Amino acid sequence: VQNLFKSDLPVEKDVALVKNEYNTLAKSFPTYQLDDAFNFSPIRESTVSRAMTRRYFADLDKYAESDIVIVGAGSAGLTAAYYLGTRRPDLKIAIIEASVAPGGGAWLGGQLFSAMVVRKPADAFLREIGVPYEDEGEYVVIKHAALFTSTVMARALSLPNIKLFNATAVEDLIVKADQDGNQRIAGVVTNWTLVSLNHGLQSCMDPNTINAHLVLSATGHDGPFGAFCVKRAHQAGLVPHLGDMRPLDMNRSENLIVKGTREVYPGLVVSGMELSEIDGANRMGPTFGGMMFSGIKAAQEALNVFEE
Ligand code: AHZ
Repeated sequence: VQNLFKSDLPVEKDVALVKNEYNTLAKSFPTYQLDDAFNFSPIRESTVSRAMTRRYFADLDKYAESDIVIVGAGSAGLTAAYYLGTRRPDLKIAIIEASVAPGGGAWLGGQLFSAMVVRKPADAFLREIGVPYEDEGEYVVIKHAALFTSTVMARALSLPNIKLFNATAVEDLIVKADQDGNQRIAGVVTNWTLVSLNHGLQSCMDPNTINAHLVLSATGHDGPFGAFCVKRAHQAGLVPHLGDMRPLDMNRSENLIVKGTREVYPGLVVSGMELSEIDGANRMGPTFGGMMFSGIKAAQEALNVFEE
C-alpha cells in the first residue's frame, strides 16, 4: 500500500500507478457479507466501558512519568511527536491537546480553501511520511490540508511510545529544582478542557499532573488557548519578555520561526506559532513548511537535552 502514496512522482503518473496498483490489490481486498444473515459478535455494555477505561487509566498511570510532554497537537506539535517517536522509540511521549479533535489549524490550507502550501525544502518531510503533492517549483501543494494532518497524526499515533490525551488542557506548568538546585520545567498540570473552561462555575476542581523531563510546547499563537506555555512562563517570571506577534510576512516568518525554535527556559522547548509570541516574529498565514521544520527542530533540541 505504501507504493500507492509515493509522493515524488508527478500527479498524472500517480493516477495510472494508483489504478494499476489498485487492480492488483483488489484481488486481495476482503469481502464483506452484509446480507440478512449478518450479525455482530455479541457484547455486554460493561465490556465496552471496561475496554476503554482500563486502557485509559493504564495510560494515565504509565504517562504520569513521561520523558517528554508535547502541548498542542497542531502541525508543529504533531510533526515533533512523529520525529521524536520514530528517532527515539525508547522515550515515553505524551501529547496533551485541549480540543477534542487534534490537528489545530492545519485541517484547511487557509480561510476555507482546502489546499496546503508547503515551501521547499520542507517537501522532504512530506516524502518521509508519504504525503503526495504537486510540485510547483519553489513550493509544493497538497491537494487537501487534511491529507497532511491525518497522515502525520496517523504516523505519530500509531507509534507504541506515544499517547494522545485529547479534550485535556494544560492549565499550568510544574517548576522544580533539579539535582544541582537549578530551577527547570518538570512537567505540566492538566484538566479536562471542559473543566478548565468552567473553573468559575465550580470552586476548586483540582487538576491532574504529569511529570516529565522536558515539555515541548506548540500551542499556536495567542488566542483563547494559544501561546499558553510562554504566557504562563512569562507570568511566573521565568521568561522576561513577550514579543507579540507582528503583522504577516511569509518570507521572514517561516525562517524566523524555524531558526528561533529552542529551549526558552530549562526544560521548556517552544515550537510553531507560539514562538511568535515570545520573539515577536511575523505572522505567516497559510503556509506550513515552517511549522513542520519548527516541529523537527524542536524535536532535535529536545533530543539534545536528553543527550546532555
Ligand atoms: O487546541 C490547540 C491547537 O490544537 C492546542 N492548545 C493550545 N493551548 C493548549 C493548552 N493545552 C493543550 N493549554 C492546547 N492544548 O495547541 C494546538 C496549536 O495548534 P496550531 O495549529 O494553532 O499551532 P501551530 O503552531 O502548530 O500551527 C500554527 C498554524 C498557523 S497560524 C498562522 C497565522 O495565523 O499566521 N500560520 C500558521 C501556519
